[in-house]
Amino acid sequence: MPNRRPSDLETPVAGGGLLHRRALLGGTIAAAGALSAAQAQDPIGLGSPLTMTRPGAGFSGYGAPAEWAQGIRRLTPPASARPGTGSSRTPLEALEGVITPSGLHFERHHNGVPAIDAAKHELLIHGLVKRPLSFDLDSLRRYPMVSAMRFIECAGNSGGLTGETIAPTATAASLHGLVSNSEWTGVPLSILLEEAGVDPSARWLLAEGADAAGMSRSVPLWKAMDDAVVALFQNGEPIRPEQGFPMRLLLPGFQGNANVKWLRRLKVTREATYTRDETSRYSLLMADGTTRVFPLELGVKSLILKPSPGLTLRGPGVYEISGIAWSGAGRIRAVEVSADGGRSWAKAALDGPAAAKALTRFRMPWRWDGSPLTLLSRAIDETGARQPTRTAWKAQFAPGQSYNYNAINAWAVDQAGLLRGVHAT
Ligand SMILES: Nc1nc2c(c(=O)[nH]1)N[C@H]1C(S)=C(S)[C@@H](COP(=O)(O)O)O[C@H]1N2
Ligand SMILES: [Mo]
Repeated sequence: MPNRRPSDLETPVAGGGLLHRRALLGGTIAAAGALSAAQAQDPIGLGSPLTMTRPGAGFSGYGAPAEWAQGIRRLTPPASARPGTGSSRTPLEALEGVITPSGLHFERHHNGVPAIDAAKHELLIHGLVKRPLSFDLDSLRRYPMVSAMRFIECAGNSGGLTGETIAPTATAASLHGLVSNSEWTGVPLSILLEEAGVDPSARWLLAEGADAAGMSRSVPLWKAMDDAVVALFQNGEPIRPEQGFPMRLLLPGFQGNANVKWLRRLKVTREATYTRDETSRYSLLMADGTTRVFPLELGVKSLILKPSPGLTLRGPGVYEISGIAWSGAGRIRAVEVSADGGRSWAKAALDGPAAAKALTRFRMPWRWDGSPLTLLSRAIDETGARQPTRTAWKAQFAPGQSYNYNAINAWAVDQAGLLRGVHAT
């Protein structure tokens, strides 16, 4: 490149070749092909692409991804005798930015997606209230709404990493694909509860779904009055059937399972109900033999997606490392990246503005010299909480406890540029 002064931006800021956050703005990648003079001067018609020589396709009532992108699919489970029980995963490493396209939002169903007739569906608020109320979809749509970017993450996400071995074929999606991020729009639950008139003795709610699993979770009243929403829209359109159409409970930052889909009833109660869904699962067995019940708020977490297994590096050179960070407690304050197995760290740039309890994209320029190394990321949220090492995370819990896993993740890069998941710390 002519007339380029080597600058401070190209001096590594940490081991393994991490570069200054602004290094890529200097044009150091050189992955683009050079332009020939003939290419630039060709008149339209002669060397122009075929698409310029005939009219394009017509309009469509609902758009679909480009054919080129149609391989970007949720990771669905193998066929089973109970086809609607289990989960599909978001192909995280195939996506950019932070919005999960609605058709790629992960799915977790305990007994399939119910076919709900929206014209007949009602949400009942009952229990310790002055006036039990029932809302159909039309009446709910008349209430004031709020929109916010929020992640939903299954409490079981990444839990496989508590085990000793990581499958050599594991990818970001297969290990961590039970997290997705949407703009959710709906009615603040506090408005509906105030209208029903909550009894001063009430402390909890029981949220019930209209699916065959009848999934039910207890929700602390403070959360219901804080930022909980009865969500009706996902990324601007009515919520998808898989995500709870016609309405779901959205509890920002809480374990995915408490975000009850196909929401049918909310019962205001004095105590938590201890339903099957919250006693058989989603509690934490601690190292000292006790059980932590209702560990609803998810911790701070991050994940490098580019590069990650399946996205092989094409030889030494400059790359952008990027990934996602999130916290159930609020905004991401900072993400640090290491390219030398955790010996040294450098601060990544964050795409902004970072929304609270939503995925945040981080980016870090990197010059890979072709030698094997280990990439790690660690996030800090606005409360000052830091992602723990795997060893520190595991020390809190009884063996086998794998819910709410948020430890630091690592990818090993080999000489051929292939990546795989490893336990680094
Ligand atoms: N009614 C109902 N709500 C539900 C579930 C369910 O099976 N039934 N699964 C829960 C679990 S375990 C998770 S992680 C989230 C997943 O939400 P998603 O499928 O929209 O990604 O929904 C929760 N809400
Ligand atoms: Mo879940």
